[in-house]
Amino acid sequence: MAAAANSEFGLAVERGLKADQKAISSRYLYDSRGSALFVEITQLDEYYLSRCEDEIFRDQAHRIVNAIGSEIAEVVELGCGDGFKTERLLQAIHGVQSQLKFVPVDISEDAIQTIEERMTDALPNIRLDSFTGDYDHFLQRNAKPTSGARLVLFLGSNIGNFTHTEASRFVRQIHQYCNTGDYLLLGLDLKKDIDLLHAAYNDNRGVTAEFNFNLLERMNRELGADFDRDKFRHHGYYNAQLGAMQSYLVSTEAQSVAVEALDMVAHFDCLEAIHLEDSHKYSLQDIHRLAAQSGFRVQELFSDSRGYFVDALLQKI
Ligand code: AVI
Repeated sequence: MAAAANSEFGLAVERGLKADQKAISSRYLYDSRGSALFVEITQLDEYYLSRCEDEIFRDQAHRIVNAIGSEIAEVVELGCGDGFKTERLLQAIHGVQSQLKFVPVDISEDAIQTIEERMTDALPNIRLDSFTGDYDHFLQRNAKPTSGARLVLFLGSNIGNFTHTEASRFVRQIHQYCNTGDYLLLGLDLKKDIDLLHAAYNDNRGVTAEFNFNLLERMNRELGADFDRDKFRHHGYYNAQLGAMQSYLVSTEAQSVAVEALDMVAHFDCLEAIHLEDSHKYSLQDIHRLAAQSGFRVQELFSDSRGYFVDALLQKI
């Protein structure tokens, strides 16, 4: 348990529970149970995001390929997910470009292994060059030269979990990694009816709540904390000024929680919250602003039939 106190997670929990406004970064929601719960979220009726992006790739992969042309030599995916959408797109690109390399990048060895197996089965002629590690490390390496253009994928509204400042810094980092003429395909969830947003993050089966409660269980398990989940409730609402769905766990009574590994006790007032996640929603204007701030131009926007979600094709200028 002493080692746990000095782990990245331990230090983040200590800092987060000692802050005036308690907060723990959403990156810590994804231990193995959290990752499995997130997969369940993506299958929920209310969580429209995944189905919208699946629809875009199912119906418009060829339009995307027409927009990028046949000179793509390498596809890099930051955070590879289950590979379902990527397989569709790679198949379409492979139809016009037989010499294709795919570079999946993920912090999870399991995720890399799963995608490698999937691509080896489905597209045996594509060369794989996986990278296990975080995005920063990957993007800071000197990119190997490519014989044609590169397409970087950052899908699934993952950019939404960054603040606007973090998002433009991250897209600028991708810009530095790219050569002029390379492309970025960015998945963004659009601003829409607040009831639809609320439903997506407050599903009837309580899977999203469970996803958040799992963080309390993770602190109990890994840091010897004594959180009683029955004394907290999940609270997800749209902050219109921030343009983001925000997720909190709110203490339903005044209480003290001991965290053995950190040798600390966290005090909660009644209705005091731990902030866990912001999921930013974008307008078309926000997308153009993000591209302009980061040195990309918007080549084309691909949207689902309901206009809920956009995959924005940006090109480095
Ligand atoms: C991973 N990310 C894009 C999800 C989102 O919508 O912000 C995480 C999530 N949190 C609750 N539901 C889904």
